[in-house]
Amino acid sequence: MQDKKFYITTPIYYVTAKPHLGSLYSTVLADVAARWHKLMGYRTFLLTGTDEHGQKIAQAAEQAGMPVKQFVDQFIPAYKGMWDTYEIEYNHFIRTTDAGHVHAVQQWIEQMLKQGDIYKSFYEGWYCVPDETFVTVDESLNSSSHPSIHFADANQSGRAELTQPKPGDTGPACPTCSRPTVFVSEESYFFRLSKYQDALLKFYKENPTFILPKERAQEVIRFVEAGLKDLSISRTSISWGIPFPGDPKHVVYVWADALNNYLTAVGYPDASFKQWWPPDVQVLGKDIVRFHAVFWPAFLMATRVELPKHLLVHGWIKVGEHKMSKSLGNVVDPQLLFDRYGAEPVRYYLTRYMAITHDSSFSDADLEQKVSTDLANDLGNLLNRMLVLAQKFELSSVALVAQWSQPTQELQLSLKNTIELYRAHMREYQFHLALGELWKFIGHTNAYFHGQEPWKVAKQSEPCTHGELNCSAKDRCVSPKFIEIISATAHSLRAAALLLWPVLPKKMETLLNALGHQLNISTTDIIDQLETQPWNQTFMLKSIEPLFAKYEPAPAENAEPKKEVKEAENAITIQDFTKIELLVGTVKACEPVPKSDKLYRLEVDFGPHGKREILSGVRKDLAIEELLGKQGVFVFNLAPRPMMGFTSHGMMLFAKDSEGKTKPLTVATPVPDGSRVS
Ligand code: ME8
Repeated sequence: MQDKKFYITTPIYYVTAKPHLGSLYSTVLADVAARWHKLMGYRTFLLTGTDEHGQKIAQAAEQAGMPVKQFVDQFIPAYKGMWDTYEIEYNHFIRTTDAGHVHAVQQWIEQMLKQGDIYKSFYEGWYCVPDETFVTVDESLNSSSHPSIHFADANQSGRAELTQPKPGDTGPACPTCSRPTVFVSEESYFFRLSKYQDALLKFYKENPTFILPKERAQEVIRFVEAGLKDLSISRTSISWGIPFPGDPKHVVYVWADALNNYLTAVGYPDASFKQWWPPDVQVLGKDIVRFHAVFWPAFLMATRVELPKHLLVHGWIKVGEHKMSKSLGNVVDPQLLFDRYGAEPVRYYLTRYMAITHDSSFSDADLEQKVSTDLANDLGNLLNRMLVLAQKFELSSVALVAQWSQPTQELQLSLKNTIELYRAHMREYQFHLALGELWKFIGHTNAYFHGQEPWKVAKQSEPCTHGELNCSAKDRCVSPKFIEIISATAHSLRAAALLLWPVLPKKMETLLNALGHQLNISTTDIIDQLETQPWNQTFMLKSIEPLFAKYEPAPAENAEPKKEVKEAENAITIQDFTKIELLVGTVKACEPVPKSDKLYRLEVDFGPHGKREILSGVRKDLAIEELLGKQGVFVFNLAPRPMMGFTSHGMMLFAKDSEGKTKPLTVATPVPDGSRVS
């Protein structure tokens, strides 16, 4: 019998801060895929974790003035807590500082050295620390929206422009994140990537669905066809990394360490790793596709183990026009979203509306609108209307229906087609398309329920549905037609709940319970049963609270002011107001002004408007940490004011909370620095 195992991974996240909506997105997608396979009777293994070595983390710890291990440790509860909050059923959380991983990576390096896949040479070139990536001058000049990776020239045939700078000099902008690269010139171990060029191209050809969506494969293939150079996989200028076996000057390059987590987390080099190997799907963002589609398969070829079956590469979540990222400082905090909407509406919105195939903008307003329409109206209301109507006519136990009318048979056929399409999209991990199909069916069920007008046919009590000649409940008896409509709607809702369970697990379990059903995950393929079995279910209906909240759209700009609002005595006109330029900025530095017990000197980043020195008299009220790194609202066009030997070029805004404590005026969700408040 075919082993129904499903091994899925998320990227392991750099721990320079708490998780954000981007990291949650990849993790939710992996959870949805794993749960979908659970429904189909698979044993599943979902791996996630954190990437804790490398220059970027070491620098962040240094900036925070903390020992690196202590620095990374502090974020782990936030990651694990967030995954629990969002109902992520992960099987293992790997940290690359785990002793088992460190040891396994060292064994892997030793094996590569022994078989000649790793050798020692010298590396010179530009390095992007935030992306932990080697970048060529050509790439930075021809920068596109996609990242490019530099492969060191093992023969040291570097061009003139690469040899002029000194180590540590800053250089051309990184093509991915646009920040300056630094020059690196050091002895290095190299992985013989060039040796695997042909094998990689053959593999892509023979496995056209290795990279999903398939459209993303072309870029990778072109890149490999252009020629691969050997890859530097050790560093001597940093010390925060896995010690290179047998050469203590070197630490393992962070990507050679990190990629191997997918092997070491399931037990490699112990043979037990084979019970899960290979990964069935690896979820990642397009920013790291080449690491996973080029280096990683080459490493695995050298390791002589099977390659992953699919890489699921998704686009970016953007805020406005920019990719949301820790380093750009515009991340959305999933905790705030949870507090406002709960976990499952956010899971739904991410899965359905942040389409895998392209970049998508995230906005609270859109989330509220989609949750209200799809979840509260289309699905939640349908359930409630059915339950309320059944209750009104005292129908709680819905018996088997022997014969279905034509409209119900059409609904059944529509479900069959939906399941087929849903399955096909899920097979390719196109969750948004699968959900789109399901919503067509939910629409069909709504139309059916409405069109059948069950409230009109409920009281036709001939013949008695209890089948008794002198039925004591006769005056309350409902018609067979009514039972059919309720049963058909309940069958449809049950099917929707099962199909949706991977995305909205708790809500869909509540929905099933309201129908008198429950979900039992086992080795049975529930989806197969759903598709093949006739509608032969009975239901025990229970009224429940509405499953989903509805959100009112924000009032239109020119809406009438509410009557109870008092006119301000010294009202100003809108023209007066627009004279004040209010901008959002991030406090990049905050220090006390010498000889003043009131003032802080802030350095504030206004994005495209540059950085400014701003003085603020809140030293007695707020600690430095309460301002540092925070986005606040500033009066940007205040005339410069000299104060205590400095000049303030603006004013930060504050308000007092209910306890009278001063708090900076912040934005609910991060926005790009320099955004205008209007
Ligand atoms: O790259 N939209 O870690 P990382 C969508 N440690 N997804 C996003 C996103 C956004 N705006 N921002 C982040 C690393 N992600 C390495 C990975 S794996 C062996 C090592 C998601 O913390 C997306 O999956 O920068 C992206 O690839 C990943 O987080 C990058 O996380």
